[in-house]
Amino acid sequence: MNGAESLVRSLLASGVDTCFANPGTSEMHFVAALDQVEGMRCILGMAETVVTGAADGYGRMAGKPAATLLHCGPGFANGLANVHNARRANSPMVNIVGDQATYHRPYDAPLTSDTEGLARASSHWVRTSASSTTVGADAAAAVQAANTAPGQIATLILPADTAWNDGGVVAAPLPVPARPRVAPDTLRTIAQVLRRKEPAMLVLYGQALSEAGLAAANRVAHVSGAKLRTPTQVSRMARGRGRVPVDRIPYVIDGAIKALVGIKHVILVGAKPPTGFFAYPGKPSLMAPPDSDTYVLARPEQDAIAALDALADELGAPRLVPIPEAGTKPELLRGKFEPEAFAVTLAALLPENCIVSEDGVTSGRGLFAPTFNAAPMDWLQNTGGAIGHAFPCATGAAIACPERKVVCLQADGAGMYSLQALWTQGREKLDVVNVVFANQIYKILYGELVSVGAKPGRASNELFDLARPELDWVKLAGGMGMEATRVDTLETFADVFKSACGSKGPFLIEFRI
Ligand SMILES: Cc1ncc(C[n+]2csc(CCOP(=O)(O)OP(=O)(O)O)c2C)c(N)n1
Repeated sequence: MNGAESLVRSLLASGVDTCFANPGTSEMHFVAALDQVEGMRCILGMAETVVTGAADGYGRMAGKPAATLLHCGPGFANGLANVHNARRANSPMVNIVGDQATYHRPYDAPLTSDTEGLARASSHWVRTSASSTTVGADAAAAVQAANTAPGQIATLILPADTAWNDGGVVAAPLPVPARPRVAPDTLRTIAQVLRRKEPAMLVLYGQALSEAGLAAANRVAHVSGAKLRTPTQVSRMARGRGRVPVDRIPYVIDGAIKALVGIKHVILVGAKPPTGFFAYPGKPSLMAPPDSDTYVLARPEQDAIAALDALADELGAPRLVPIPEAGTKPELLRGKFEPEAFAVTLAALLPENCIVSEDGVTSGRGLFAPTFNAAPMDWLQNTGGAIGHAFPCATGAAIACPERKVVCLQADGAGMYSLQALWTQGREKLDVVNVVFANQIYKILYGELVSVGAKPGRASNELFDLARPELDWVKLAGGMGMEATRVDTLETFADVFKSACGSKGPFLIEFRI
């Protein structure tokens, strides 16, 4: 058995059975091994950012890693933005990066690069296989690292000769450490703080945004009066009717600061201290008031659900507490696109148990509160701010959950970074309804320009305008084998969206704004 075959067999033994790929010459033995070994589903992405973004969406929904197959340092570099987003989401991911044969590296052939350096910039775990005999063990270690809470990026670099040489050994899966529990002292300290009934906020992320985590957080809020919030972007959140309605800390810095005004105690549950997306002249970096205190109930890798439930018990909360009412009533509104009205309309249309993959930028900002009363679903967002995430993420989520409808909400400028994902959706016949917010500008950047104290002028107009020439999403989708329709009112959107959700398979709606 050669190293490549031992790699495929070891990945399968460790539970990795899906591989998003864009291979090249140095990966040919891995590809040949995929031909020989049954059981690995291979999905081609026609850009590495599609490959890595799809692996992110898959990891978030499957709760286990997919493998990616990438070509040398430059292939990995092309996928880096969505590896970055996946790292921020704590997604499990195993990247297999082919590279020059060990003995060929000194000759500095064209595709030779600092692959390890590129990998280290964005991975929690990096290893270059030294020989075909260790490749299997390296694969098992990579999967173990990826599965270690809260979910990690593992990158295994495979010099071509370690793949083609004989002597491969299939490795057994390695044990994954359980999530560490929160220390009783921490629980007692935070319970004491909350008993004071001073203004407090729990900031929830990761596991705390699962249905069980939210229910436990709601118990704490019910008994203590603490507010609940998520960071500006969530990796995966159980939302809709029957789920505890928790709003995000707004993106716009003034709104974010306002959301925390008067808070005395910020309690982090799998989250980082709320921080501005960027620094702005004269504005603080941290969103909590300077006289507040910050506590860590659970670090991202700790068992946040158990910690929240134990904290609720410590505070004497009942097991079952009512879910607070919040948000607007979903209804089908009419007229032109306006973020709030779109959100209210979408809330009336989202299919039960769907997955929403959202990178809506300014068009997506107001989506949270109006969709509190939508059908129960999971919501995935771009956690790292590297735009062009929703199309690939939706693609991976649809592979992970073929029985669920995926709704992809993608801003047009951001969508142009990774629109090749539409081709993969078409080829794999994935059940995704893509909605493109076609406002034909980089709208957010006008706001950012003003926020840093500058004024729009000739150059900024030149750099933010996307209408010359116009992007035609119906043609772009059609050119990749996907049916598509253009709408420009909420009522036509509702008709087309309903019909797209009524049948299986990929579809694109261009919403002209
Ligand atoms: C990888 C990456 N490149 C560039 C940016 C900078 N950037 C942030 S938002 C944005 C434009 C977004 O425009 P669009 O997707 O059309 O959404 P809109 O602002 O119109 O709502 C750009 C270029 C980024 N965040 N990430």
